[in-house]
Amino acid sequence: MITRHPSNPILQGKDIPYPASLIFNAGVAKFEGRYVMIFRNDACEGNEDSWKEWREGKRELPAPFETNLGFATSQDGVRWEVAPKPCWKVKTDEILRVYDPRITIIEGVPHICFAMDTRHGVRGGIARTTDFSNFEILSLSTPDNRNMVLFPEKIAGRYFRLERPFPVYSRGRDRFDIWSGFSPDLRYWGDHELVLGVEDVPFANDKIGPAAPPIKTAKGWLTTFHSVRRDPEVNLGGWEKSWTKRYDAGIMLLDLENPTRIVGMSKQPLLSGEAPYERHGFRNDVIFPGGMILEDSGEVKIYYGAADAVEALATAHVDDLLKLCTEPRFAK
Ligand code: BMA
Repeated sequence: MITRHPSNPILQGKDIPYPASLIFNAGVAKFEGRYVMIFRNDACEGNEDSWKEWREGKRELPAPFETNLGFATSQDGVRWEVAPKPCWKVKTDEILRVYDPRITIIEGVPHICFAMDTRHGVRGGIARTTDFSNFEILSLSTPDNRNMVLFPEKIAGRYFRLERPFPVYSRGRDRFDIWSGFSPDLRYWGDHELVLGVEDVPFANDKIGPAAPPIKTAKGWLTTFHSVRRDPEVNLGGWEKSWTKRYDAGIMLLDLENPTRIVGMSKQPLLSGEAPYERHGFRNDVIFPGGMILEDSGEVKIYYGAADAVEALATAHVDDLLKLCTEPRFAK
């Protein structure tokens, strides 16, 4: 049903013409006759040798020293040409980094959702760009919020997004859910509603979050989400030795006219760590989709970060994905 592309990983550190180590959690869209990608690069000190020494206990973990966003284009969505330098890098006394981009083309203009770590919490932001090198920030949430995902068109006259605030005290440890918001202008957001609670995802026991911007089908908005299972007893390792969480991708269908309403979802994960590049990386067993493209043929390309280390691609037919979304949730 879903096929991992034989060229996986489709982008990794060695493909990047500047210091780069971990390439993952990219946003991807079709724009002006080609595919465009903004990818996250966590550049680490050291190289394979230092990681080998770390595994042998001879040195400390080579920590990421810089996160930046890179830009790549492609004619086929599989082979990528990477711009010669990062397209967006923000570091000030207050802002620590910008990461996990998603791209939505709205009214012909690329809009980028991103997470921003600051000294006073994590903020979710929206920016627009015309050239993929200058980014005009339109809105930034209060902390803590991230994983914002914009819909490509207005719903009943207003812009719409999914988002993932992280309530710390009121829900207990890491019980984070998917919420929505409306805006008249992409700057001011309100009318927030709960869309999916983590307790309604049978394969999550920790937290969930929106993943790639949705695609429009006759049956509804088809969209992925990430879901987290944690077993503190099971150390999954990777380069981060104490890692105990698995990230899977789930899939759901939202009502066309009221996307706060779930029409159906799958009881099973759409993708779980299986391939070696998903099982082993910086954080093992992580699937983190950020791009989803519906081709005229009905093929859906799903782009995802794998193991916080590389970018991968899986494909499926849209009808098969729709058939998975059978479990009703929150019929409003
Ligand atoms: C999330 C984010 C993602 C990352 C994932 C798995 O909380 O930080 O950027 O891919 O964890 O480590």
